[in-house]
Amino acid sequence: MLDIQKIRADFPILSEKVNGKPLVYFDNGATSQKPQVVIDAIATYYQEINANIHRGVHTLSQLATDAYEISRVKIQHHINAKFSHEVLFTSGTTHGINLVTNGFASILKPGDEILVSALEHHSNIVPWQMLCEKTGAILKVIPINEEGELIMETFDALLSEKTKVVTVNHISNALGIINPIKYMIEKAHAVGAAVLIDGAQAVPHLKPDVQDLDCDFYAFSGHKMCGPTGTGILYGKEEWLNKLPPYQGGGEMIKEVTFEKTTYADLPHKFEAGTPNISGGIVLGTAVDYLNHIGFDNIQKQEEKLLEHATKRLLEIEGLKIYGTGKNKASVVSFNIDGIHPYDIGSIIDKLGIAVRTGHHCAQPIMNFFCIPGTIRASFSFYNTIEEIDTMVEAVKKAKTMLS
Ligand code: C6P
Repeated sequence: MLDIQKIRADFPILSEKVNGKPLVYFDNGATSQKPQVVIDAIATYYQEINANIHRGVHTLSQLATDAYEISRVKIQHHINAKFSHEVLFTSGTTHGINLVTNGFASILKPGDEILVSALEHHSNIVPWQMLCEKTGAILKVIPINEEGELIMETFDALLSEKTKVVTVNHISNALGIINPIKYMIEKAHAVGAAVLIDGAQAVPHLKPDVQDLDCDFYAFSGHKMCGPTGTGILYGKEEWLNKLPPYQGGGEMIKEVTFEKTTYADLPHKFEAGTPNISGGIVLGTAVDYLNHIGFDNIQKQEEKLLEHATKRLLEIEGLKIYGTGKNKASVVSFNIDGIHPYDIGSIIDKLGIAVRTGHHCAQPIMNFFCIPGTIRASFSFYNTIEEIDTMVEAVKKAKTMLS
């Protein structure tokens, strides 16, 4: 059992007051809070080893390079990638997905098909639409049912030899639904399609095993898993990363440059042009260590308790509807109250110190499916408590009374 109060003490912001009330932070889907070890590691980097990496013979540059590459290996082991050069540092999930879609521009032909799920964040829709515009490929959508689950029969039927890419999130940010990605990867591979998994909402809750999943790409953000903002990882299978052209040209991604011809560096450097977010990359490793120290089994147990309690308590409120009622769910509750705009509830409970996200959550097609403008989304982390959920439920009741 986790000692939640002890864990909470690791996060200085959790003892802050907001609008004069103790902070109840339920916007973990947008970004997680940071433990002191992560905050300290950022300062330590700048105080002790700040230098540019892969460039200098001097000691500081070597120390910074070593720390950066050690972090890459740490993340390789965390996601069980076969090689450390399959782990690319990015600025986040959005960057990782765009790197892949940019690469596929030289691979796809008119009439090729890309299957994207109806549960995607805009970051995993728009880059594929842009790719279709460039290449003449066709975007097809894997639909959802009323529970917010992807309809596998339709997915199976959409797959054909025309399908070149399948892309789906591991966990939906708007509804918390966990998708059957292993099944989908296997099916997609059976028709020869590549698979990109958007793991942005999965990595705070579980440890993905990219070899076991057998995905071709797995993109995620560091800031949702206790790491700094502006950090992320794109895992890509070696064969795919060798096949794709570089995303950006610049320093450190080359072997040799002449005006006649430039040759590119080996992986992972081919995809890491320019000075990266060095402290961010190093400290993402610190965040991964921190989460592993807590333990993903413990994280899941705590979050399951929170999800169960929140679902039960919220459903006590008359007129409240939860979106995303499928069986496999992460600790996210997306809801509305009959006749009340989600923004109004969010604004009132913010005055009571409670941070939730309201709106379409950058997933407008899901809102269109349910014919709603948006939802109130409470997304929980292992450092949240049952008492905080009760506080939120009372606040929502109060807001409902004020707005009815
Ligand atoms: N979702 C949310 O509140 P970036 O911004 O690149 O770190 O992550 C983009 C992204 C991609 N995919 C999914 C499934 C996501 O949830 C997100 C970010 C946040 O739900 C901010 S919009």
